[in-house]
Amino acid sequence: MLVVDTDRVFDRRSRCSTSELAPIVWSLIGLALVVAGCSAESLTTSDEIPRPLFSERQGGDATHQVADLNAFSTSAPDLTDQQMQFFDLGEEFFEKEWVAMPASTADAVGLGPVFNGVSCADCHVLAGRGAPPDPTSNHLRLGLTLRLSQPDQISPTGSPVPDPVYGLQLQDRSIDGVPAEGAVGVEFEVVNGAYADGTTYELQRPTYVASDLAFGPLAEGTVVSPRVAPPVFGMGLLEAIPESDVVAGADPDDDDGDGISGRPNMIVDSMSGNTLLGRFSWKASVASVQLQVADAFHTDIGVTTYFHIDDNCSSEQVECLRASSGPRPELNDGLLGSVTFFNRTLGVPAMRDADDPQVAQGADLFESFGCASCHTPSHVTGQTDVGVLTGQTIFPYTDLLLHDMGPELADGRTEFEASGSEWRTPPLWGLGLTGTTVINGEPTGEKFLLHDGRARTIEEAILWHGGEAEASREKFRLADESERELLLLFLRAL
Ligand code: HEC
Ligand code: HEC
Ligand SMILES: [Ca+2]
Ligand SMILES: [Ca+2]
Ligand SMILES: [Ca+2]
Ligand SMILES: [Ca+2]
Repeated sequence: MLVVDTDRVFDRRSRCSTSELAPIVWSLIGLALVVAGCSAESLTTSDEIPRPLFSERQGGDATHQVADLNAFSTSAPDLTDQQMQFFDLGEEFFEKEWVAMPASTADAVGLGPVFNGVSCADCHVLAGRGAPPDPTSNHLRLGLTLRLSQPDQISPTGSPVPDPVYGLQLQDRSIDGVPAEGAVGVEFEVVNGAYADGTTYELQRPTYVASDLAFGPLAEGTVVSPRVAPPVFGMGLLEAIPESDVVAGADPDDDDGDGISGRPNMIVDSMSGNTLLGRFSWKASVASVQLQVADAFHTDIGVTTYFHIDDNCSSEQVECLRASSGPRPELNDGLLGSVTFFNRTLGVPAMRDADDPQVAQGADLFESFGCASCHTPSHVTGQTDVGVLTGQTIFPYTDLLLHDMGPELADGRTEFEASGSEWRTPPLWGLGLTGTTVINGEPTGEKFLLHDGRARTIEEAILWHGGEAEASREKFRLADESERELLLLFLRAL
C-alpha cells in the first residue's frame, strides 16, 4: 500500500499554492489536494460556436465504454501509472468498511460513534445512487439520510443551523454502547395525474420523519430534509467547469423573461473565509470534491479528518462524546486525498445509440421542451492537474445553478443562498444506466430519482417538476405519446 503523509509538504493556509511543494512529491500526492478556492481557469473564450446537444463521448477524454454494473465505478481512461495507483488506493478506502475502536486492524479504525454507513460504498453502491427505505420490502436500504436544521435561521456564514441535540443529520446507526439517534420513517401517498392524451399515471409522494428518537423530540419546527445518495462519477469534470462560465449562465431576475431564474449558490468556505461557487450535493452547498468527501467521512461514517477534527457528537450526547477518543484525525490527509482523487477521476460512461436518428429527435425535443434551459447540455472544462479532466468538452446536462422547483419538491431547508424550494440542477449523464442500482449486492433495475428518491422512473421525475420548470413539465405532459417516447429514448441513451 502506498502510505502518504502530507503533513509536512502541504501548506494548509494557502491551499492553492503549490509552489513550495517539491515537484516530485506534488506529482505523487498533491494532485489530489487541489481544493476549494482553486477555481479552474477558462481555456476557451468563445461561446459563439453553436454546440451540439449530445455526444457519444459525454465525458470527453474521461469517457469509458463500460455500460454494465460497473458503469459508474470505472476510472477515466488514460490515467498515468501514478494516477492509477492513487485511484486504486482511493477506491480501496471508498469501499473499506470502517470499524470501531479498539480494533486490531491497522487502518480504517474510528467508525462513529454515530454514523449512517460503514463505508462510502454502503450508500454509493458501485459509486452509484443510493436507495431510499422501502417499508414494503425487507431490503436493508441505506443511501438516504435525513438532514436537520432550524427553520428560518441561518448562521453568519449562511450555513444551516443544526438541531441543538441531533445536529445537522440524523445518524441512525451507532457503535456498541452508544445510542443511535433515531430511525428513518416514511409514508407514501398516491398522487394521480394524466397526460393530455388521457393516459393516466400514479406518482408517490413520500413524507419522511425522524422516529425512535433517543434524546426526545427534535427542537420545535426542526426541518427534516431527506436526501438520496447521488452517483459520484465525473466529479472532477464538474469541478473543472470554470466558475465564470457557471455564473455567466445565471439569470437571477429572469431578465430574458423565459421563466427560468437560475442562480449560483455562493458559499463562504469556513476554512479560508473565501466566497466560492457551490457545486456539489443536492443544493450545491459544497464547493469542492475534497470538502464533500471530508464532510461525508465525518457526517456519514463518523471518521475525522483535518477538516473535521472532532467526532460528530453534540453536548447532550454523553455516550457519543465518551466513546470518541483515540488519535486525531482518524483519516490522514494523504488517504483523504486518494478518496478525493478516486471521486474526481471516476470516468463517465459513453452514450449508447448516439447515432440513432430517433435519439437525435429526442434531443431536439429536450431542447424544445425547455429541459436544456437548466440541464445545460455541454461545458468546456478549464485547466486542472489531470490531463483527462483538462480542456474537455463534456455533456453533463447541468448548469450547476439553483432553481425554484415549486412547493411539491420543497424541503423548507435553506443552505447558504439556496432557499427551501431551490435545488441544484442534477447532471443527467449516465441517467440511462441508473437502473444498475445495486442493493445488498443485487441489481434492482430500479431508479430512485430526485433528491428524496421518490421518482421510480424518468417520466415520474419529469412529472414532479414544478416552479421554474412547470412550463417545461407541461410541454412534456401535453405532448403526444410518440414525442414523449422520443424524449425518453434520448434520456435513456445518456
Ligand atoms: C449514509 C449514506 C452515505 C454515505 C455512507 C456516503 N454518502 Fe456521499 N452522499 C450521500 C448523500 C445523501 C449525498 C447528498 C447530500 C446532500 O445533498 O446534502 C451524498 C453526496 C455525495 C457527493 C456529491 C455528489 C454530487 O453530485 O454532488 C459525493 C462526491 C459523495 N457523496 C462522496 C462520498 C464519499 C467519498 C463517501 C465516503 C467517505 C460518502 N459519500 C459516503 C450519502 C452518503
Ligand atoms: C427550471 C430548471 C429545470 C428544467 C426546465 C428542467 N429540469 Fe429537470 N431537474 C431540475 C432540478 C433542479 C432537478 C432536481 C429536483 C429535485 O431533486 O427535487 C431536476 C431533476 C431532474 C431529473 C432527475 C435527476 C436525478 O438525478 O434524480 C430528471 C430525469 C430531469 N430533471 C429531467 C428533465 C427533463 C427531461 C426536463 C424537460 C422536460 C427537465 N428536467 C426540465 C431542473 C430543471
Ligand atoms: Ca470517529
Ligand atoms: Ca446527528
Ligand atoms: Ca431566464
Ligand atoms: Ca430562481
